[in-house]
Amino acid sequence: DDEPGYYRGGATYRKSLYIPAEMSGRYAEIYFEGVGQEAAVYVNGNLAGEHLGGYTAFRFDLTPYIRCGARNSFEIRVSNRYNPDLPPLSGDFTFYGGIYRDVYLRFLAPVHIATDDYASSGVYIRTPQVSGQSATVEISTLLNSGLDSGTTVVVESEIRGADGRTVSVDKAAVKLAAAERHRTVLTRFTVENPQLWDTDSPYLYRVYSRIYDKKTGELLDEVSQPLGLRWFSFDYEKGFFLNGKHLKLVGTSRHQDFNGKGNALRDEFHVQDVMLLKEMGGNFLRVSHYPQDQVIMEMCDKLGIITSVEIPVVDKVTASQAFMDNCLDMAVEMVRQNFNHPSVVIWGYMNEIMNHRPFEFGEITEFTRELAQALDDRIREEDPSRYTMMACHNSPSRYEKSGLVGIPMILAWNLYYGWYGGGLDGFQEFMETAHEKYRGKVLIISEYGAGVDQRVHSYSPERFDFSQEYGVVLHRHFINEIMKRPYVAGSNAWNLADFYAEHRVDATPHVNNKGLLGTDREKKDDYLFYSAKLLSRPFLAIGNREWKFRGGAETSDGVCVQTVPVFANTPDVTLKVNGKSIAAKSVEDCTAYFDVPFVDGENMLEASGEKDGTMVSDRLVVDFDLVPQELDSFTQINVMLGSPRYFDDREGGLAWIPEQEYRPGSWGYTGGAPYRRSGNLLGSTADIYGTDQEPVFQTQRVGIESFRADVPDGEYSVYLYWAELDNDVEHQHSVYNLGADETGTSGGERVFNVSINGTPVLSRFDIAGENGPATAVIKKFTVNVSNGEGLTVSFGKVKGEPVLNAIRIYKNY
Ligand code: GCB
Ligand code: CA
Repeated sequence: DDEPGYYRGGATYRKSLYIPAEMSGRYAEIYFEGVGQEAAVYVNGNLAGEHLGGYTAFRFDLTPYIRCGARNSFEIRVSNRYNPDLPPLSGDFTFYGGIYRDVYLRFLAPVHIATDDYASSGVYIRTPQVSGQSATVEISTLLNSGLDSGTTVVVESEIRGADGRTVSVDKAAVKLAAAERHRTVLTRFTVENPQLWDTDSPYLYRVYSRIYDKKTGELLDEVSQPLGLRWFSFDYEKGFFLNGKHLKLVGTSRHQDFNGKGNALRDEFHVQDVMLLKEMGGNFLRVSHYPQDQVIMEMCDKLGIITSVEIPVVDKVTASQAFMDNCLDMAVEMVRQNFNHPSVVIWGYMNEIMNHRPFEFGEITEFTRELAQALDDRIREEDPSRYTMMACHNSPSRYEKSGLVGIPMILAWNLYYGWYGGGLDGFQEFMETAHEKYRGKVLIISEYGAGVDQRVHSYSPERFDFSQEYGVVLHRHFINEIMKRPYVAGSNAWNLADFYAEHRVDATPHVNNKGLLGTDREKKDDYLFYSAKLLSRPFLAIGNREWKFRGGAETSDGVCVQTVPVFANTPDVTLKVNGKSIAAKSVEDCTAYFDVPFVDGENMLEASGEKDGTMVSDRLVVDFDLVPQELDSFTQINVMLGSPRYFDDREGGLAWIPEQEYRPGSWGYTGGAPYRRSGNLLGSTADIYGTDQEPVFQTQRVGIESFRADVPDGEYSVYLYWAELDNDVEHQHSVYNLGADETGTSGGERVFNVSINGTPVLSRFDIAGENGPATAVIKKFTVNVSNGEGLTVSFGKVKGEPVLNAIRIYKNY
């Protein structure tokens, strides 16, 4: 919605459940995969437990509170309030609340595999030595007994191959004392000639841990966990090695949300995301900025995606013991809950932590350093087999001065050259300097990206225009520079998909649109570009795929020539338009650009290429609305002022095209200049109230004198589109649009008259005064054009400069 902010507070879930009498004598617990952000569980009025943190699993023992053979009342009190002691405190994503992952009520035998070790599986698998010849596998199984006397059980550990056949199995009798907790049973196996887990063939063994009653032989509990046999290392100069072979880690980051659903996703949504990353040729996922659903991790194990998982310590800390303790707990939960996934090679614990605060180096910085050290120590102690990582923003001196750079094993950087500021080439310089300066530290580019609104296109792309085309310019530059440098061990484009970030404005308010996919997983050109870049199997796709309603001004006799990209890894591409071959082009850097002569109406594009003897092809039908230069026949024209952008109004089926200057017999503006905000950026990034077609309203022509169209006689609807872009500071403020905030007028400072064909239609019009700042307003006028006079909309200045954001002219009859 257009309202800034979102609910941050408490809510209560209630449920009444009949629990059968047979459950009597069992150990009962409730297990949550994740609840945003605080939770307290009451059963039959008793507090069973409380948990802090929205992104890790937890469970509570319900045995003392449950009534078997009766109805039981469950009350889960949750809250996503701001809690200064609980990360994340700040960040560019929406901190949803509530029970958004699966919940289980579980009944176990009194003697069972421990579930209460930070809600882990109770089984920890280590592979201290792996080679092509043999692998050592150590399985620790934690046992709990809820019996009030001693007992003896048999503990079995089994490794099975992917085909389900037993590879190794071992049993041992274990004596447990009354109510003994966390008794560790360690089993060691050697697997000869192991099948290795790698990104191309992610072979998975499975480990089964079972407990049997010694006397009766009854199976009391069983837990199964994935086992991947692989070894890896990072080298400061040479990058990442998996099973002794160099592997450039390339992929994306990911948030856990989806169009219209917030964080409450079914498993399929998570599954689909990992499949989309794999399908694009990615082999690396930064699970950020917090641990995610187990299904994500399982998919990465299955598909061969290397992962880095992190806790949500983002932007800010509170210098309190409680904050420190919560961070440490989260870190331990993260490590223990995800311990057995072969895909995980990195644990992260801070993101841009020197970002938002007063930048003096004082107490807070000191606390941040202590926290980083404590987290790094704790994680390494928990899991010496993996690497630790910190993701920093582009202010290296802050991380140096605060003593942070020395702490993690991997120093990762979120770099937005060519987006928030600085030219694209600053990126190479940064990498070279970082490599020199932080000798011995492994370097990863943990973020880079550009905002893209799928509906926006431009044939003269520029920074912050949100066009599909600028997205490709930026990603092409970054990935090529990353690929050239072996010392860059890996990179994650920000982000796999667009995600909700409530405070954001931009072209799609409340959404961070730096995804390679949309919130609905629509493939942007960026995604197609990466597919061509990263895949080794033959790939070809016509770009601008979802741009189905296009338009453009006639460039020569009955056609409008526009550039169409084809993303491919074939040596060349042939393109046919409406059955006629228009060109064969060699592919440069995974792209062939074609000048396509679009005709009015339907256009069929067919592209094909061949790689290693395999043909690949793609087709696209485009509905084109050709706007003739001489307007002797006319249906409609939709023009955005002050911008070279095109906008695809998918809901209304309208093709918006850029302005042109008026020429007699044709159409266009006279006078004025495009609105550019501070930093000479195109248009505004304000959230325009009352519309979700922001790009139509975010640009304008300032000082416009008239808009003319020499249309034939008839009756027309003329729609004038406005939004005041010179806004009050408060409305515009966004910490992420660094340097791009706007200041200026509200009402009364811009006043003008509008007339159509000499008839006044608006007198002393004050856009902001009448509608509020940054609010969409469309005024519709019906006009009869006769005597070949055409249409002229004139603007008369009263105060300030007249403006026009967009105009639509439609012939009624
Ligand atoms: C960052 C943050 C990430 C933001 C991103 C952006 O550096 O780590 O959370 O979403 O920039 O798009 O600005
Ligand atoms: Ca809006």
